[in-house]
Amino acid sequence: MKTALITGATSGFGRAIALRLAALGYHIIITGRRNEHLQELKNVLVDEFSVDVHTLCFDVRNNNACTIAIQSLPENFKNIDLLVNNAGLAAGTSPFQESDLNDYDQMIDTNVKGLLYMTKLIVPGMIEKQSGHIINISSIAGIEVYPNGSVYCASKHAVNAITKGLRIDLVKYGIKVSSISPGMAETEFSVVRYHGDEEKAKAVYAGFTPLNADDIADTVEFIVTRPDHVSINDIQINPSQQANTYITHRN
Ligand code: NDP
Ligand code: 8X3
Repeated sequence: MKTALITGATSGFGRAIALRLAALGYHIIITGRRNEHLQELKNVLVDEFSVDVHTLCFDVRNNNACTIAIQSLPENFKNIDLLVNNAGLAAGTSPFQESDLNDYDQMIDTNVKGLLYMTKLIVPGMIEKQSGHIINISSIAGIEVYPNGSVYCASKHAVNAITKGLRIDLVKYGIKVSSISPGMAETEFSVVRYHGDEEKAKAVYAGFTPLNADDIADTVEFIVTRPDHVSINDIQINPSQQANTYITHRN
């Protein structure tokens, strides 16, 4: 039985990925800052799938908190086979010249540094057993750059560079490194990006059918169910009505 750690499992993609991996029989470690969401998900996972579940409530921006969390894992959860680096966000929608430095810090510290902290803590165990899989949740924003998105796009471009670099450095240890780059998906993402403005967040998805969290869980399932000799490096997935970050066909 394999063990997966999913960061940012309190909503959206992370929650759906945790549910899917539990359905596939993985033991699950879920992380996030909202403990009540973690406990609710833990109950669902245990009740529905009878897998072992451990929750870790901490902020990935804090390396010390990441370290303490991973060191606190009980013996039966220490052997992590799959790390899904999913925790992340966009903050703000202003052009660069009007945007807020605090938003930059939050995006870079979460999307880039948090991902690095978690990976650095988990890779040694994978090297020791000469196997493992890391899936980084990137974005179409890691491939394209769009107006008012310079820093979010930069953070996801960094995720893609880190993914490629990890793949090079870890290939000799039998560790696979994959990335998923979704286009627009309706989760809590836009509510967070618009600093809680639900109306503006809803308008992002008006007139077309966006991706949903299960679409990303489907993608993770595809990646982790390939045979040992196959590595899915990168998947870019969009809503059918979104051609790229500029062109979305709205009804
Ligand atoms: P959600 O806002 O629904 O989920 C984000 C998750 O990240 C939450 O569980 C949140 O948990 C966690 N998180 C955020 N900041 C921190 C932090 N500092 N420490 C720990 N956990 C944190 O959004 P999505 O599910 O849509 O986003 C998941 C990933 O997918 C992100 O990396 C995002 O950039 C990426 N993405 C999203 C797309 C979309 O259109 N929705 C498209 C492409 C990529 P908590 O608040 O409890 O800490
Ligand atoms: C989120 C997708 O298109 O809003 O990563 O940048 S998009």
